[in-house]
Amino acid sequence: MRTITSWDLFCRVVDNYGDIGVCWRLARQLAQEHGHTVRLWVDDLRSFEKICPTVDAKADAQRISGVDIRHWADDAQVASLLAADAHPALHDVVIGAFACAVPEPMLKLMAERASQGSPPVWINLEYLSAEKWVSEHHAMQSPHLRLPLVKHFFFPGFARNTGGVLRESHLGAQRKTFEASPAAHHALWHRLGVDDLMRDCPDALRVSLFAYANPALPTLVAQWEASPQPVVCLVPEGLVAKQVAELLGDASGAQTGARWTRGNLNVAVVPFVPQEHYDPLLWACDINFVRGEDSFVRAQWALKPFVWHIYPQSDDVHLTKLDAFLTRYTAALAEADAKALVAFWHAWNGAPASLNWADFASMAARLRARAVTWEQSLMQLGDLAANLVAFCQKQVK
Ligand code: TRH
Repeated sequence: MRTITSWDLFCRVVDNYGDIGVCWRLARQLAQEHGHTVRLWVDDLRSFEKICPTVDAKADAQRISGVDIRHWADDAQVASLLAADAHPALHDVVIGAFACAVPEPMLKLMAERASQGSPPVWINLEYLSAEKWVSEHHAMQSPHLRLPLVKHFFFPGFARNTGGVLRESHLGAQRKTFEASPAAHHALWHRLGVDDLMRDCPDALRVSLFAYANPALPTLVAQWEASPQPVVCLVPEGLVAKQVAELLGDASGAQTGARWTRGNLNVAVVPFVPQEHYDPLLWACDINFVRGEDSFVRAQWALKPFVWHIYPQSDDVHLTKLDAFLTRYTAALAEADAKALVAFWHAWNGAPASLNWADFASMAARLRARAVTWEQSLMQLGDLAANLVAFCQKQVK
C-alpha cells in the first residue's frame, strides 16, 4: 500500500479572495498538521499577496509556511517549473480546486504515472454547498475521456457523506485563549487602529462588516443610526468600505483610518489583514457579516451571530444555496427566530423581505447558543483536510 504524503493543488482565482483563501488554508493544514509535502499552483499571486503579504507576487517559485508555491501562468510555465522541480515531478494527489481544469503538462505526467501502474489520486475539489444533492454526488468518479485517469469529486458540505469544512485542529483552543485575554483584544484593536474607538464606546455592539457591495446597506446603516444600543461597525478596506464611504462621506474615504459617526453609529474602515489575523476580528466582534465561502465558514467557528452575503450567481442560483443552508441552520431555532433570521438574510441578499435590525439584534443570545450546537454538529463531520487525506488514502489501498 502506498501512503499519501504529497500534494499538487491547483488554484485559479476567479474573483476576490475566496478561491485562494480556501486553497491556502488547505495547503497549510496539509503541510503543518499532516506533515505532507504540498505544492500550491496559483495563477494570480497578487490576490494571494493580499491575504498573505509575505507572498512575492513576482516570484515563480517560493516557499512559505512549509508550502511550495508556484506561479501557474500557463501550460508552458507549468511544464518548465515541473522540470525544475524534478525531485519529485509529481505528487501522490493532484487537486483541481473549485473544479478548475488541471493543466495539460500535469495531466500528461499523471497519465505516464498511470501507465506505470501508480496513478496519482485526482481530485476535483468543489464549491461548498448545503444543498441535499451534495451528499449524493460526493466521492463520485469520472474517467478521463482520453487518458487512463479517473477524477474523484470531493464536495465540502454540512452533512454526513460530504467532505465537511476546513477547521484547523488548534482553532478552538486559539479562540478560547483569545477570548480570555484582554491583552489580545487590546493588541487586535491596536493593530486595526481602533483602540480609541473601542475605549470611547465600551457599551457599543461591535459589528464586523465584510460583504459585496449591497443594495440593502443604506437601510441597514439607517437602522444602526437610530438603534437604541450604539453600534461600532468595523469595515475592512474593499468593496463594501467603498460603498459605505459613498453613503456616509465620499468614495475617497474608503481607506483604512476613515471614520464616520451618524446618530448611534460609529463606522471605521480597518485594514484588510493577513488571513490568520482575520479570525480574531470575528472572535472579538458581537455580530459578523461575512461573504463568499471562507469567511462564511470562519464566522461559524467564531460562535457569534453572523449574516452571510452569498456570492451572487446568475439566475439567482445562489438563493437556492442560501436557503439550503438556512434550512439546516434554523432547524434547531424556535419558529419566530427562524423566521426573523431567514427574513434578515433574505433581505441582505436581495430576496424579497424587509431588513429588520432590531429583530435580528434581539435574537443575539439565542443565536450564540445556536452557534454552539451548530459547531458541535459540524465537528462530527471531521475537518475537510483530514477527510480528504483519508479519502485519498482509501483510493490507493
Ligand atoms: O473574497 P470572497 O468573496 O471570495 C470568493 C470568491 O469571490 C470566489 O470567486 C467565490 O467562488 C467564492 O467567494 C465563493 O469571500 P471569502 O470566500 O470569504 O474569501 C475571503 C478571504 O479573505 C478569506 O480567506 C478571508 C480573507 N480575509 C483576509 O485574509 N483578511 C481580511 O481582512 C478579510 C476581511 C478577509
